[in-house]
Amino acid sequence: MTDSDQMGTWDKSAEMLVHQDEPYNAEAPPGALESRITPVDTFYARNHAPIPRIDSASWRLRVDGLVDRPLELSMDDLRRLPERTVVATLQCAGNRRADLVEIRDIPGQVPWGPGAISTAKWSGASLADVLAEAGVRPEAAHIAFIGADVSQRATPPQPFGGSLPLAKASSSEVLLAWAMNDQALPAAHGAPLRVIVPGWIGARSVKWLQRISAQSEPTDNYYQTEYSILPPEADPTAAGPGVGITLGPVGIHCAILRPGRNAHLASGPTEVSGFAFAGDDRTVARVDVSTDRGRTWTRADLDPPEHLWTWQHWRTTLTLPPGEAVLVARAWDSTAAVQAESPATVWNPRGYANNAAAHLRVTCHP
Ligand SMILES: Nc1nc2c(c(=O)[nH]1)N[C@H]1C(S)=C(S)[C@@H](COP(=O)(O)O)O[C@H]1N2
Ligand SMILES: [Mo]
Repeated sequence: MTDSDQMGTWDKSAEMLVHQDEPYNAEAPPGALESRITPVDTFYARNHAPIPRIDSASWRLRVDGLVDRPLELSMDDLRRLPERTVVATLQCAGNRRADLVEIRDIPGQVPWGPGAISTAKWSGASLADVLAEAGVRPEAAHIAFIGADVSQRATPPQPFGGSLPLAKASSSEVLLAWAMNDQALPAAHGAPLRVIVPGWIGARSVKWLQRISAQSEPTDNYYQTEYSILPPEADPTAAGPGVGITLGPVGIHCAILRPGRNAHLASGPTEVSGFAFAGDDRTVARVDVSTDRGRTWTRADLDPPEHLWTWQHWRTTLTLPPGEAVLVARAWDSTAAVQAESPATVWNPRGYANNAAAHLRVTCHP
């Protein structure tokens, strides 16, 4: 990859729903959420700083901390490890914040709609293989990641980072990825190397990875505790570490894709479809859809969990009454957890992890 690629445009489709140009923050367009694998040019993008300039030839990954053999690995060193592939959905913890903002304002955060989620085929080395090469010492309980991009949101500014408990970090699905959908990982998505943590909030999948450290505690990086659920009355600018519930695995959620927002509908049989996503190693067990605000439910046809770490699409045909109606979809996961009924239940000061049931207001012409 050349320097100009690193510094170039974000190489995204004109259909992206752009919230911010610099740093670039954009949702996948609704059509892109309907396929199992999201094309690279419509995969959502979430950034806290400009793309760092990295020369992949001189770039090295440092592995240090509580390890027997600290390492400095080049891309060639990494490519000598067995290549693994995982199809995984990434979702930003801020996905669907816009529905929380309607309950109570959330200043200073991107008002994401439902498109801060996408699915790709990721290839690279298994993090567990790299950790085995370094020899993680028994005192280590967390694996911390540091990226090369420096965010001005922290005082003083610091690189983006995050950590995983050792058990998740050692699981075979966690990758250090250099390819996305069988192409070289694009600059916008973390080239030359990023972490992929299937089933966990996107923030833990650190891009432009520079350093991995084994430590006894979670990382004290700004973004580790930024991505937490604060109590409703906490001041998000003043809350110290430990006040919130640090986010890790994604909670069960779903979205309605069809009919689209503001679709013109005729009353009668209408195809309703969408996807649901159960985080971590759970799968989606059932999706129910209601046209009468949850008095009665119709069970949707649900795709089987083809890959453990991805969304599952669903569809059903409903008879819509003439006039105004609200479609509600709710998903259950394989542990029988179900979505909250309303965004008001899950509102939190930073607006993370809105996994309330999906609602869509429709008007049907007789
Ligand atoms: N280095 C770095 N890694 C990062 C981020 C970032 O800003 N810098 N954003 C995180 C967040 S919050 C999300 S949701 C995902 C988004 O990945 P994507 O841009 O490839 O879709 O990357 C994560 N990794
Ligand atoms: Mo995110």
